[in-house]
Amino acid sequence: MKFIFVIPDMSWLYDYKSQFSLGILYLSSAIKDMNCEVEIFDSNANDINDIPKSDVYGFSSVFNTYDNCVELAKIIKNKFPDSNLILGGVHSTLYHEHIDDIFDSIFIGEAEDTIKEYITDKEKKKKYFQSSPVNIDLYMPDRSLLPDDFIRTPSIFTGGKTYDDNGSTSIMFTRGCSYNCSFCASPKIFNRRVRFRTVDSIVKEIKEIKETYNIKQFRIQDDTFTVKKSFVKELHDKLKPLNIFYRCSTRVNHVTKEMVEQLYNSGCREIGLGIEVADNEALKKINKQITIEQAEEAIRLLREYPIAIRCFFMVGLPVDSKQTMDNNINFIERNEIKNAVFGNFIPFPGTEMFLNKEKYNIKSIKKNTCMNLAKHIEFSPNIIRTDMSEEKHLEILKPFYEYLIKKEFI
Ligand code: B12
Ligand code: SF4
Repeated sequence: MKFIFVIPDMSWLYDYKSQFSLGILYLSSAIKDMNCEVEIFDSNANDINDIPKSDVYGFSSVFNTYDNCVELAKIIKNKFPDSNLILGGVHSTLYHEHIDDIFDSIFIGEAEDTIKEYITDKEKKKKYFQSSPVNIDLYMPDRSLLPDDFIRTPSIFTGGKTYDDNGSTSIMFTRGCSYNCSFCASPKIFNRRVRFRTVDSIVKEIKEIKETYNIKQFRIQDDTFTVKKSFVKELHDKLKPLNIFYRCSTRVNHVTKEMVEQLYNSGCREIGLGIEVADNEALKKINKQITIEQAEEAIRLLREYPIAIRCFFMVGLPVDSKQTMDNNINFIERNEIKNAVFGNFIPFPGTEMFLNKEKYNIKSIKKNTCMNLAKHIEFSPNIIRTDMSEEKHLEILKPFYEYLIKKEFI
């Protein structure tokens, strides 16, 4: 049986090749275990009408790519009506009741095990494949599926900084997050459980990547692997001899002096911190479970080492006010933040904010949403609030947006 994973339009991403879906690579390993063939077809670089024949076409969806997956699926169905079309990924996991009928089967959750069930099912008539969490130590991503320029990114560190000339690649140590931020899809995908790979299997994967590709720089894609101190300690002990460099993310409330030292000594050179909004009341309302004081302490501790800090913020939230915007500016100035990413908030289907819109003062979500903030894009929040008009919300955001442009953050 032959599978082709179709990569939808990602032209809106800064460099779509550089962070290819590890999910598809994990699935490819599982499919090859069943002696099936796997290929990828990149619709960004090839005309979809030239796609070769396959038994199964697989699509991996997030909210932002779903519509294009449907469009591409329709073209393929027209060309090869006897082939099977399957959809998996975050969007099909969180929104499976609303998926277009063009897909013959829909996968909910992690699919390494259910794809095997799908392969052995001769009829291929089953609509939904719902998985339980898989044993993440049983699988390794199949990087051989990809051409070199998809595996190897020139740099993953801010400003194009590199610590080694052979590029970098993505890897994952854990799956899931134990927190419950109301804007985030992760708690709904993984039921707030974090599963840790054994450090030995992580070391094995890193050694294989070093041997096969000579890559020593890694982007750790985990939501927050720093939630468990003993894991960070064991990672430190076993990664240190490998002389690698990596970037990762953490929650600010997990940053301790000891942890920063361990991260640095095991190769961490950049860390992402989810600040979201620099206002304690607003943080409470979105259930982030951090305080601004914790954020400032984390930044202070990290600055004791040459670890670059990248702060993540969201604007266009239903908790935005003139005060939160002023507090954002004060926080950035006070802490001399030079490296930050700002996202325009979208309540993704399945998240707490999407499911309980009224509770979060969300009247509706606009049709054409846009997550990216940039000076050439006319800024507009993605939601209409119950407690203020769109004009008023925009009025609150405008000065902050202008500040971001002035300071060249966007
Ligand atoms: C790493 C990451 C990225 C990386 C790599 C993205 C990628 N293509 O994998 C980068 C930085 C590029 C990225 C970009 C974006 N991301 Co992102 N990202 C993540 C993160 C942290 C981990 C994803 C991951 O690797 N998971 C591990 C693998 C094993 O799981 P998986 O990919 O879900 O795949 C499994 C199953 O879903 C299923 N499956 C997946 N695909 C398919 C296909 C078929 C056919 C089948 C049968 C099964 C199947 O089986 C896989 C194996 O178990 C998640 C949060 C999270 N923890 O999931 C957010 C997340 C997926 N990202 C999100 C978003 C919004 C984006 C962006 C839109 C942001 C932006 N504005 O640019 C883009 C979209 C890019 C894209 N087309 O995917 C949201 C999606 C929300 C939603 N409801 O859609 C998430 C959930 C973050 C969040 N907490 O809300 N992201
Ligand atoms: S935003 Fe981060 S900490 Fe909050 S639930 Fe999502 S992954 Fe976890």
